[in-house]
Amino acid sequence: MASEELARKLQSRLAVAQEAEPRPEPELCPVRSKPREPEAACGDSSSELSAKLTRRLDINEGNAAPRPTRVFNPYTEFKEFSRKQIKDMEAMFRRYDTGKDGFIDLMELKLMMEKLGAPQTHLGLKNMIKEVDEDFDGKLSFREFLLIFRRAAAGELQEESGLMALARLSEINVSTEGVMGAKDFFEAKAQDIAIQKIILHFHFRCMNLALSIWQETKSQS
Ligand SMILES: [Ca+2]
Repeated sequence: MASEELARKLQSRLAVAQEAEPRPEPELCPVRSKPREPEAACGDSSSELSAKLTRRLDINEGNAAPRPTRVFNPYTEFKEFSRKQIKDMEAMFRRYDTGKDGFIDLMELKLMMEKLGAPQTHLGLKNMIKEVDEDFDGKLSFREFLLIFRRAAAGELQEESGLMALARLSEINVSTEGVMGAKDFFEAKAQDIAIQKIILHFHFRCMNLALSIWQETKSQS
């Protein structure tokens, strides 16, 4: 297997690197007052190499996890939305990210709200960003933009808030296209139970009526 061969090669490289590496001797280190950091003080590049190789080897052998590359995947992170909804949100995000830097800043948000027909004050815009600005950079990433729709769908936004206006006027229907916030879910459930009660009641009345008709005809015959 290729990974085994790679691991073997790395192992031999590591062995060579460790052999070539002189054992750090404290008396050779110029910084005697700091015996705890002999390698760093001496700038030992071969031990640095061996550390890197060891780590690579550990990763190959499954003993260490590679450093996480933080790639945002909207489809796995926002499972409550359909692919179409996320595509629509992405299209909207791109449309208003006029600077094409992958962020919607305050000016771009200002323009977006004007185009949607719900212009906001400067303070209003700042508050809108603040509500979902998880990394505190004062602008909206695509992830933060999706949070607006998540919170809208979950019924967590104030009815008259700027973010709610954005979600409502975006023409992205997050409440009927397969998404149900917790609030909607329980409301629907309660409605369902009420309808079932009515049907049961009606059913019972029909049975009673049928029974009384049957009894009547029986007594007449
Ligand atoms: Ca941000």
